[in-house]
Amino acid sequence: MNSLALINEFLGQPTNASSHGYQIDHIIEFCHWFMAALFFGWSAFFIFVLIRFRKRVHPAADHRGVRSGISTHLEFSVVLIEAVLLVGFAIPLWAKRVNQFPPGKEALVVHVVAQQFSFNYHLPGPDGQFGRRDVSFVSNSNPVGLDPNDPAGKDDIVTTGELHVPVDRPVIAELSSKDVIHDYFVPAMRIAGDAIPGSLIPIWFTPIKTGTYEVICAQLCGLGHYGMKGTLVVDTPQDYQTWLKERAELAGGAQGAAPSPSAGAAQPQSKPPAPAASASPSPGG
Ligand SMILES: [Cu+2]
Repeated sequence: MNSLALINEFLGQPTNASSHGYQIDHIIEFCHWFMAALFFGWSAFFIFVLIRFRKRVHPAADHRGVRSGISTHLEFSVVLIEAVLLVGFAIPLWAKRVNQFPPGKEALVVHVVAQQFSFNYHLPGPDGQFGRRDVSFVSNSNPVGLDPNDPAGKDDIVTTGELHVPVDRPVIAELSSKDVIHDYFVPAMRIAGDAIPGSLIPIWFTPIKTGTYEVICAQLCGLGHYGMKGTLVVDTPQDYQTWLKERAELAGGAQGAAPSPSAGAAQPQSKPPAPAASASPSPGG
């Protein structure tokens, strides 16, 4: 992004595709340069001390030690730079992330329900209303536990593995989990959040580049953790509408086959009935 972004490129950081990502990159980049300076500075100081105070020149120990104030000044500068990093950059950036959510109407709100070992997505459908969810309805064909008796949920869209979002529109993802702690991490969006059973944790980002991006689980969540990957596709608004229509048609077809809660015979893992994915009123409606 600029001449400073050498270390990020060297470390193979994926290109940023979100509106706030450059701020994160900037902090990462600055921290790396700062740590490099500290590393070379302290290494040089260590070598200097080894030579300067070698035994041949100083056979007896000097109990008063160094009298120059230079090390105090150095230490103070390091503390000052670290304080500026924390108070001036990191805390304001974090506060903005967690306090200044985009208004619900403007943003696309999606429920992300994690499980061993995939991410399920729940979208409100054309009526803009999320259907009720309850853990008692969870089955293989109803991964998020959508209540078949709730009219608001009739047009809801549920997908697994792949989510499409339109470009240049804020996305609020509300994270929860059905079993253990997962972490919804989209490196290209510079965003991550834990998905915790029993909690609803919102994160948000605004994609600014169309494309296909990797989603990974960033918490060691079991034997299949390495394979817990997904895809986030950032579409043009037209492509997004096409995808929505496709999913709605698929959902319409699947809704007819009423999901039965006891259809868990082919369950690959014995999952404890988690209290997690039960419906909570979402701020975005
Ligand atoms: Cu996981």
